[in-house]
Amino acid sequence: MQTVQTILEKHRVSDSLAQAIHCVLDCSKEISVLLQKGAMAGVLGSAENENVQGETQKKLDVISNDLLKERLAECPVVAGIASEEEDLPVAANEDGQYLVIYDPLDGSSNIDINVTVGTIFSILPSRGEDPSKEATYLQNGRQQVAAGYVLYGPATMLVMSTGKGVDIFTLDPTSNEFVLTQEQVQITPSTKEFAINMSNQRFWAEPVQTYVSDLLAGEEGPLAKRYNMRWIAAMVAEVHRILNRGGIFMYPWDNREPNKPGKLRLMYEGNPMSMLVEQAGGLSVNGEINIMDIEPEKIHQRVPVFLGSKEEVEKALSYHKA
Ligand code: AFP
Repeated sequence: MQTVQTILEKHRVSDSLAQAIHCVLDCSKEISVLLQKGAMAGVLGSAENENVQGETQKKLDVISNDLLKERLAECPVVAGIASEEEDLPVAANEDGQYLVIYDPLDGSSNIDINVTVGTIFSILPSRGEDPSKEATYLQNGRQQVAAGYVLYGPATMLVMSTGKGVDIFTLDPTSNEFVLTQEQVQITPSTKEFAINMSNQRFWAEPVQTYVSDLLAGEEGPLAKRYNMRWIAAMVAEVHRILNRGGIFMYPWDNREPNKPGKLRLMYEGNPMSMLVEQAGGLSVNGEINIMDIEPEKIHQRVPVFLGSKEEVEKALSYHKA
């Protein structure tokens, strides 16, 4: 049986980074228990507040965020924290070497209907700068030393990269350990499956309008292929499907306020997912450049996303270039 620790040692990850990762994973195990108890734990439904994005928070968004915030603040290797649910970054330990950025519960609108959600995390070096300042966190995705997500579905799974490929672990409910179940996952380069929220069609820019209409045209269209569509409304679940059987996931630029230039957030959705996708041989772009090459200007910055099977993402990109 290979555990997370076995793999971290195999990849020669430093003890300090391993400690930061374990702190995140310990919280995810507690979140998993709360999700399994659901209504019995009194944690379903909405909290009374909105987050910094103006979205109504679910009770479990708040509970998961507080859990991660408190535990990571006690984790000596963590210098600072930034979260989807926190307006400003939170300073943690003076001698900490890492900044942990996270979306505590992605896809939280799925919680009340018992559909998959997940915790996404991105770990950056602290570089000794002030962890209470937003500027300290504004590093591009290439600086990530680890990224991953914990998926709470029929099984609780961890998908993680420390820059040496992507490994998938399943939480064994008996031992409460994440056990390696898929080593060095690779995304198939071509696909017949796409994911996009079609209800936003009228808000998209012209290249996405054309590309999606060509996908829908099937065998008789210019792409000469019959495509299938999926939409789970949780990026974690979409990326998990793509890692396992290929596909393209898109949340493009659209002209709606306040979602311009896209709904998803660069630092705790775009960057960690892009690291996983690239490490698994896929591609992740904003329509122009690789997402991890974007220099962030704000922690809560939004980004258009096209990620997944390399050949399909290149195809989507070619519509933008044309
Ligand atoms: P929530 O965490 O607020 O539910 O948002 C999840 C998310 O940002 C992302 O995971 C999904 O891909 C996307 O929203 C789905 O949103 P829509 O289905 O409303 O377009």
